[in-house]
Amino acid sequence: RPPLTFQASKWEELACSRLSADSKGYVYGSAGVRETTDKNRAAFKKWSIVPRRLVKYDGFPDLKTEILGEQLSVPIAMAPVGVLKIFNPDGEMAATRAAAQEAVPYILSTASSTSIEDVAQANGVDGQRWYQLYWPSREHDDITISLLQRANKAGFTTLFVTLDTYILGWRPSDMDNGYNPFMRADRIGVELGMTDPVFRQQFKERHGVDVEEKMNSAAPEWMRTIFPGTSKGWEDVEFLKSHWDGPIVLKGIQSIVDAKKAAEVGVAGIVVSNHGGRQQDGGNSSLGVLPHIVDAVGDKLTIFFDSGIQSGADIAKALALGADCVLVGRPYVYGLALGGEKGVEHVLKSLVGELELTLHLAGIQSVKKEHLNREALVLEDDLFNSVKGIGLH
Ligand code: HOC
Repeated sequence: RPPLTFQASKWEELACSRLSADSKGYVYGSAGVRETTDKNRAAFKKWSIVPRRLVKYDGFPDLKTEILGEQLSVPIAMAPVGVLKIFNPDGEMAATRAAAQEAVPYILSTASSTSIEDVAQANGVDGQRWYQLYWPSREHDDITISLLQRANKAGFTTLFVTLDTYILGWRPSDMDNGYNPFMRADRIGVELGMTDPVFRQQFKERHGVDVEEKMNSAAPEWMRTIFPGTSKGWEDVEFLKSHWDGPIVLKGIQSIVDAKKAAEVGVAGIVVSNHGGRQQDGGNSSLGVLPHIVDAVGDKLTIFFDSGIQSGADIAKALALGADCVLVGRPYVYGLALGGEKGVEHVLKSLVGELELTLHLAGIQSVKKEHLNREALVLEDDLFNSVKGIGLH
């Protein structure tokens, strides 16, 4: 059994000791020499929470917020993570049920091992669900449209378009294991594409048989469709806007120039993310770029943040630096690996509880910007002579 109190590093260690080499390599693995991943973590330590005393308010901090027209009980969502069945046979079904149970939005990955419709049903009528798109090349617009229509019909409200993964990064552990998009279907754990009617029809036209009769060709063909190897341009965002009924958020933004471009093309938000360091090695920490991007476009776009969050204090820091909502990935996967649906619920409960307590101890009465902001933090390097930082209070 994992220790009762969720601590990301301990749950990670235990989950990794139990998982197969493929599954461990996939979740724990990062790009290159893990420089971006390590920087993601290190960046949180550069910021310190400066607690205020004798701040009188009733009850506990208010974590409720509104994101893109939806009421959230807490500014946390479950990041899109692919192939969850490699961690637990209930995969996305367990994860999305836990999300609904804890009233946290669930973002379904295009690389999921469960269909859009099954996930929607498990997430339930009260669940909040968002859809993540790995964007096929423009010659497969018919498949993109099919995915978007299915997701819209199944009650997914916001679309997250991942821009940093048109090809998978240089991931040594997956490469050593031979775990890649082109391996055998039974090992990869991807079913979603196999259920798409447009993909299925085209496969039959190409091979003369149904997907099920040639799974070991179908799986890599699907993966090549969603990771096409080439990027689209800014002008292509218009196509998505005309086929998605709801807000669109661009995921993977790491520069001010791209954040401004996103605002120009008229999307609703961005995710400041480097894919948990799984794509580009040698990059900046995602938390490091966050405040700069917030300063440039925070008044125009809803800002989501991910990459490196492991605790309630981390969430408080990202929100204080200007994120409107954070996405959590690896921690819930460790919960799934160790305890299925209950394990994911436990991780979510712990993160929410720790966030609430962190704010309470700091005298911060809500997640609203007027309470939780940069003045609630001070840069650690400045602390030695931080009369300036502390003087802000
Ligand atoms: C072989 C399956 O978002 C990630 C995912 C997508 C990859 C699916 C690959 O790992 O970053």
